[in-house]
Amino acid sequence: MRFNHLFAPLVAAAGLALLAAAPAAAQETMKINISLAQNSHQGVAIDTFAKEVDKRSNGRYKIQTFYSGSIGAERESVEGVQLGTHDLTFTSTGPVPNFVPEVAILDIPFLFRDYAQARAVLDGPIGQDLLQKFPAKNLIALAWAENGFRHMTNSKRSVALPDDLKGLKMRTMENPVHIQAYKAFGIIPTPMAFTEVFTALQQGTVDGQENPLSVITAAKLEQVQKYLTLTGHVYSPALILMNKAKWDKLPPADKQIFLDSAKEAVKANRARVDEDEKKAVADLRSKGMTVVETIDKTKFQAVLGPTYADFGKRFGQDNIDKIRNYK
Ligand code: EAX
Repeated sequence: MRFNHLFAPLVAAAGLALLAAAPAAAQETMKINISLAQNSHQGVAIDTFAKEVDKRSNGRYKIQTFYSGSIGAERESVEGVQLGTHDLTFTSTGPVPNFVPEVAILDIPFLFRDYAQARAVLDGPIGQDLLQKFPAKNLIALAWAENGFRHMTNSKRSVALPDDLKGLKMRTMENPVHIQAYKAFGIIPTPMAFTEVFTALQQGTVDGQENPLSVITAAKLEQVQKYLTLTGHVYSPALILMNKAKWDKLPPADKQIFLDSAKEAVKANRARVDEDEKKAVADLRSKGMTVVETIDKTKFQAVLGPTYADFGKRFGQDNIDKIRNYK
């Protein structure tokens, strides 16, 4: 007993000294960003991603989240991830064809029937094959996420028919397929980063824009837009992108943590889109927007005839039909 009494404090002190000297589990911090506010379908995605990575790695990786374009708009963020100045970003596919041209096929107007089909295509072989095009461009696409079906808004007039679009100065994403198609409608396209859109609409630099209901509500565009038409003219996917060098450095088990965390993020992202879609129209009407809910899409598609022929040549009509007819 005497012996223990003497030595116990020494052993305890030695143990504490060893603990203090042991290196804490190495912790790495990475950044991820979006161009929308945190309270959005994109904010919930990166918040979920950050929480899941922290939990699944027992805190070895910390994901710092940035919102509202605070560390860059979408196009410059994708470029940053490609160059390594950004670790990760959550982006709509808007600017992505400038980096991975094959993705542009997804931007063809009226390509997808509904959310279920779009999600099935992206999560199935067609979408997964497209993700394999990213590493060659120094980008790792961790998962397909969702921006949503895009609708037209403007401050000039109600839009029910294609002719109503003629002459409208519309902000577009920096996306060549969109710009070509919208010109066919007679729209005067002005491509710009989303972070500039609210001010451009407020100042009248452009008459309108087009975005999913989740974006319109998150960005409070009803404050600067009067008319909304549920054209659903394009389905806008999103992506969680990571710098390839940073990905390559991850041990296999940690790669799986990032992939699984991205999957959880997409579940939360899509669930929020479903939620937004249920209540956004009533919400926007209550805030003063005039909403045209139903249009004859065949009339809008008819105007795009020559453009569709061009897209068929460019992307392969069979590839387009594979997506369009995907069950
Ligand atoms: O990702 O640029 C756009 O219109 C996007 O839909 C927006 O940044 C949300």
